[in-house]
Formats: sequence, structure tokens, C-alpha cells
Amino acid sequence: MPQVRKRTCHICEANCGVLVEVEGTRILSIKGDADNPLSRGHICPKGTALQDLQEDPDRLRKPLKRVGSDWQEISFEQAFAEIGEKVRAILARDPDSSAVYIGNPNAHSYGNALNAGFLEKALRTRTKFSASTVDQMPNHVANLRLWGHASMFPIPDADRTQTLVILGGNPMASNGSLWTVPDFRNRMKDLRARGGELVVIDPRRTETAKIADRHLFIRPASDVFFLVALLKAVMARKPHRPVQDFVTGLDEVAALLERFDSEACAQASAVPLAEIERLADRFAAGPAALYGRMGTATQANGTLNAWLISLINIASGQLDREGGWVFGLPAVDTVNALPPGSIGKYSSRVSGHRSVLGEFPAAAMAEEIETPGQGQIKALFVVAGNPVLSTPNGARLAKALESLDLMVSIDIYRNATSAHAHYILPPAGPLERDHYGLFLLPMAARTIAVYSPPTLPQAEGSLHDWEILRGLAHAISGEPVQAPTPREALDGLLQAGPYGLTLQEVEAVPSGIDLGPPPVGQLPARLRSASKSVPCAIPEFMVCLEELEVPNSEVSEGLRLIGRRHLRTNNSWLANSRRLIKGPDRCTVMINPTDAEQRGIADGATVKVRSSAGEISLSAEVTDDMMPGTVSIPHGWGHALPGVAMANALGKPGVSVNDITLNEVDPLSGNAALSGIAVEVEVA
Ligand SMILES: Nc1nc2c(c(=O)[nH]1)N[C@H]1C(S)=C(S)[C@@H](COP(=O)(O)OP(=O)(O)OC[C@H]3O[C@@H](n4cnc5c(=O)[nH]c(N)nc54)[C@H](O)[C@@H]3O)O[C@H]1N2
Ligand SMILES: Nc1nc2c(c(=O)[nH]1)N[C@H]1C(S)=C(S)[C@@H](COP(=O)(O)OP(=O)(O)OC[C@H]3O[C@@H](n4cnc5c(=O)[nH]c(N)nc54)[C@H](O)[C@@H]3O)O[C@H]1N2
Ligand code: SF4
Ligand SMILES: [Mo]
Repeated sequence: MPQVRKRTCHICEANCGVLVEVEGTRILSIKGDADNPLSRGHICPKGTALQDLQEDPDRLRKPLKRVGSDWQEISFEQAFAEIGEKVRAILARDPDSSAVYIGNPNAHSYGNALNAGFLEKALRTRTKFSASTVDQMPNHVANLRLWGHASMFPIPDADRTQTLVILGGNPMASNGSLWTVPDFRNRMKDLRARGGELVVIDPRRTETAKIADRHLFIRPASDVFFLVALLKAVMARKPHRPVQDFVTGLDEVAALLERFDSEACAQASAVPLAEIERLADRFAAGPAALYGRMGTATQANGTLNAWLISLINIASGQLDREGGWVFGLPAVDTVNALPPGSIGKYSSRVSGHRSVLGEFPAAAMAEEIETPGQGQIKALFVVAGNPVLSTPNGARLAKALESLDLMVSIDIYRNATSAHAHYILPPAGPLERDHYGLFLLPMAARTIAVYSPPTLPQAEGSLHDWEILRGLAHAISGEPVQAPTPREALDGLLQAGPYGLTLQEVEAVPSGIDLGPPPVGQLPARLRSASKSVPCAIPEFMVCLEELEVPNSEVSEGLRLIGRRHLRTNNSWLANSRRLIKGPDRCTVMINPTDAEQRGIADGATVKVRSSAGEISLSAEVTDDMMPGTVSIPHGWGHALPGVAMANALGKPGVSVNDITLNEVDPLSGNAALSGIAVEVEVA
């Protein structure tokens, strides 16, 4: 008899409720769960592709050991024993020579999140990298300085706002980021039905721009100038709702902004000043929210952008107000469960990057492996990550990985990164584990508590990621990990949370307990800053702003590169899905017709794209969705590399844009500066 089992999809941040119809261990269908109070029945193509991931014959089921160019299946016992012994020998030579890289799926698995620390502790490593420094580290830094906690993320109150401005985010493709907002399209329909307005500011007329009331092009990596002009315009108006008295330092910021000429800033960003003034009017009237994402974070000024975005919301009276810039109050309050985060505890060995939340820039991983001396990385553990395709200058990193004495990947595929490992340890299938959106539910457009038990029985002999992490920790340190299971820990966290729920109570409502819209008026009590205030004039940000030079927009700059996500990809890790890979080639370089014509490039032609780091060839997609002077290439492609065992992906491998991205970072956060890289494009 078929049975329908409720679950939360863990692929992306949206955390949609899904209904998985199963017969025995066979999956019959995957559909949206209309009873989920947050996702309301929404599902995207990736949700149905969970089945492909579960059933994929290329998904690894047993640990692999590389022997020359061959791969042998071995038992977990053997893998743990051999790895433990090798690590101890390497650390005996140099105790600082191990490192970890933590990839994106760790944010989507509470078991990983609660257990990766055991591996780091066993290694006693200070050398930690993660996907955060190719993504959202600027937001963490701004959060820490503004609210006193790196994980306290403000979100736009989309369900109650009248103006939503999206800068450098494309939720129609990404389904939202640092903002758990499933069913985005219908939420925007509701916004417009109540007379509200959606404005998108992006160098590409994106899928989100196409459902917006207004789309404005912005020159890549010039957001900081747009934001300065908008903040000035906002500060020149009296907000409809006064700024709260727990906010300090706005006058100092205003004084600093006097040196900037708004017209020059507007021109540098290519957003007309009249549009900026118009936005300021709407923010003064409220309720309104300005949200910025990937496009604003992956820049040399990423942290300044994150700071200025919040300042615009604050100065226009939108902070902690219905329809404005708000904070969720989740059933597990990660702000209480996690340390606030620190900056500059250590410095990286080669380039002296300061650590941010205990991490060094992923962009510095290759140099830390390549450069000889005490502390040179010799043993690397990659936990659910594919940095060869996902981090800047991946080709250089791939080469560096070959020089390691030991590399271990905890991964479900033999892919571009894990193919360099000496051991690959695969966890149980994606539908064989439970799920709780520990890091995502705090950022939800509507607060819910929802837990999913495993949908399918765990394959015999398999281990979950968290068990592998503990197994490694035990093998390396010789000490078994004594700690509650993830489920037990979750129960404790829920009970200690703001609603005092037990896991049993949450589990009893499989579509999720509705806890309402984000609460307002509670921010003063939740602030973690020592002063219990929001100190807007953050000294190190002020210094950077003071030094900022407004470029002359008259000078022609050549072409600038930006990224792109597609609804049917998820970074690199759904590349082998039979369902998702179908359809036209998506790994193309989008280019404006004027730029194409100047270079004699026809739609569909193969072109070379070159930066100072390298060159790739791919086909051109000529479209006036691109801002003139800007080209866009998606990441997560480039699977045709030695050792990769993903048959469907190899059928449509694409090329890796990260072969031409640079090792440059935002100095305040260590985040990779991926947007706005200078490139040349020519017919191949
Ligand atoms: N140029 C450019 N580069 C980018 C970006 C961009 O926009 N442009 N985006 C960046 C962003 S936002 C991110 S988050 C990073 C992502 O960077 P990474 O996290 O390094 O890359 P992913 O492709 O997400 O790789 C996830 C890996 O986890 C494996 N995996 C999937 N599920 C599981 C699981 O349950 N357990 C285990 N153990 N492994 C699993 C997959 O097989 C894959 O190897 O990429 C970044 N890179
Ligand atoms: N389908 C799908 N969904 C995903 C993912 C995926 O790979 N595929 N990845 C997931 C992950 S890990 C993340 S972090 C999120 C990211 O979520 P989003 O940030 O919403 O994702 P992107 O599509 O990368 O949106 C970034 C936007 O910034 C624009 N942009 C680029 N450079 C600039 C710039 O300099 N200034 C401005 N203003 N805009 C710029 C790009 O054109 C793009 O539209 O998506 C998540 N969801
Ligand atoms: S939007 Fe994200 S969470 Fe929802 S079904 Fe798609 S991949 Fe899953
Ligand atoms: Mo990400």
C-alpha cells in the first residue's frame, strides 16, 4: 500500500514542506505540502529531484580508498583506522598541518552542524575554511558589529511590507537566501495585490526582475556607491516612524557621508539619482525593506554593503517594525545556542588574513597548501564541499590538492574535489535521515517549528554524516565522542527555546507548527551587543567608508563578470540528477547585443572568456537582459575532470567559472570578491 510521508526538503534554504509517496522503499512521487504554514504547497524542480539523489546509482554507498588511479571499496572500520593512523603520523611531524573545509550542505543538516566541531577538535586545527567565505561572511561581520551576534540575521517582513527592494538577489531562481522564503512568487503577488511594490536592482534583468514592478540595472561591484546615495537621500527625509532610541551613531554616519556627492555616487553605480530619490520617498513613507544578497556580498566592499543596507533600513524607521527590517524568533534560537563570533583571533600563515568566526578565506586555501613551512596544510578534510568548482581559482586549488599527504572527503559523489581525496566517506541517502532547519528557520518569512523523521529506512551498513564525523574524531584522538545524539540535542535546544517546545510536540505536527509572522518590538531584549544598543557608526567600517574613492564613471571599463543561478541547479551538487540536467545548455556566457556585436559574437557562438587568472570556452547567449558592459556565467559546472564518476553530469559537464575567478577578498570579512572581475570575451 502506498503511503504519504511528510518531510522538509533540505536542498535549499526555502525548506519547503513536501509529501513523499512511497511504497516499501520505492518512491512514487514527491509533491508540495499545502498544509505547511510557511511553504503553503510550494515545491520547485529540485524538490522532486530528491528522488534522483536518493536513487542515483553513482551516489556512493561505501567508503572508497584511492589506490593509484583505482578506487577500492572498503569498510568504515578500515577507513577510520587507516585515516586515524595517517593523521597521527602527519600531526606528529607538524601539529599545525591539518585543515578542514566545510561545504554548503552542512548548513542544511543539523546533524553535521552539531558534529563537525568534534572533527575539528580532534585535529586541533586552527585552519578552517568554509563556503561561507564565498557567500555570506560580510553579513556575519555586519551582524556581529550591529546586533552583537554573527548569526542574528535581519530579514525583510515581506508578508506585511509595501515596498520591497531586492539588491543582488534572485529569489525566483534561488528561492531566497539568508531569508527562508518559499513560495516567493505568490508572496510577491500578495504584495502587489495590497498595492505594494517590488523593485529589483541587478546587472541582469533576472527572473525576479521580470516579476517586479521596476527593474534597475546597476554596475557590478558598485553597490556601495548606490547605497551611500540612498542612505544620504533617506537621511535627508523625516521617516514616517521615528528611529528608536536604542539606535546610536546615525549622526556620525551622516557627518561622514557629507563628503560624498550623491550625483557622482549615482553615476558610479549607473542607478539614476531620480530613482534613488524615489526609493527614499517610499522608504520614508514605509513600510519598506531593502534586502541585499549574494551579488552584494561577493565584492571587495561586501561588508560595507551589508552594513549600509541595514543602515538604510534603520535610518528610514524600518528596523524592528511590521513590514520592515525584522528578526525571526525561532523555536530553536541559534543566537542563544551559538557563540556570538569573533574576528581576528588568528592570522593566516601566508597572506596574514585575519580569522573571521574562526575561519580563513576559502580563497586562501590553495596558498596554504602550496607554501612550504611550519603549518603548511598536509592533511585536509573536506566535509560536504566541492571547492574545486566552488571557490576562486579552482584550477589552482585542484593542483594544490594533489600535493597533500592525506585528503579525506565526506561526500556522496566522486566529483571534481573528492576525486583528489585518498578516502571518500559517503553518508546514508538524503531521504534516510531526519531534518530540522536549524539555521534556516530563524530567517523564515513566517515562523514555524517543523521536524522530519527519516522518510526511508537507513541502508544497511551506512552511517550518517554525524556518525562519520564522530567516527573520524574517535579514530584521530583515540577518545570516543561522548555527546547526545543530534535528535537528543535538538530536543534540548527546542525545550530551551522561546516556546519551550519538546521534540515530541513538534513531531506531532508533521506539516509544522505555525508560530506566526516575525515578532516586532522585541529587538532591544534580543540585542547581544554589550551596550544593548545598535551602534551604527562602527569604527572600522567608518574608516573604510572614509577612504572610499568614487570612480569616474566616464572611463570605459571593458567587460565585467557576474554570476548566475538557475532554478534547476544547486551549486555543483545536483549536477547528476537525471531530471534536472534535461533541457538546453545552461552553462553559457550571457552578453548584451551591443557588446556581442562589437566583438562579432553571434548567439550560440563558442567564445573564450579570459581574466587575469585563466581562460574558459563556452557558448554565448546574446540577450538584452544583460546590462551593457556586463557578462554573466553560472558556477557549479566543469565536471569533466579526471576521476569524476557522475555519468549524467559528464554528459553535460559545462566549464567552471571559478577557473577564471581571482583570489581577491573583501578585507573586512575575507569573503571572495567574485562580482565585477574584469574579463575579455572573444570568438573562439
Ligand atoms: N563563481 C561563483 N562561485 C561560487 C558561488 C557563486 O555564486 N559564484 N556561490 C558560492 C556559494 S553561495 C556557495 S554556498 C558555495 C558552495 O560551495 P561548496 O559547498 O563547496 O559546493 P557545493 O557545490 O555546494 O558542494 C556540495 C558538496 O556536498 C556534497 N553533498 C551533497 N549532499 C551531501 C550530504 O548530505 N552529505 C555530504 N557529506 N555531502 C553532500 C556534494 O556532492 C558536493 O560535493 O559555492 C560558492 N561558489
Ligand atoms: N536554484 C538554485 N537555488 C539556490 C542555489 C543554486 O545554486 N541554485 N544556491 C543556494 C545558495 S548556496 C545560495 S548562497 C543562494 C544565493 O541566493 P541569491 O543571492 O538570491 O542568488 P543569485 O542567483 O546568485 O543572486 C545574486 C544576484 O546578484 C546579481 N549580481 C551579481 N553581481 C552583482 C553586483 O555587483 N551587484 C548587484 N547588485 N547584483 C549583482 C546577479 O545577477 C544575481 O541575480 O541560493 C541558494 N539557492
Ligand atoms: S525551493 Fe528549495 S526547499 Fe523548496 S523544493 Fe525547491 S529545493 Fe526544496
Ligand atoms: Mo551559498
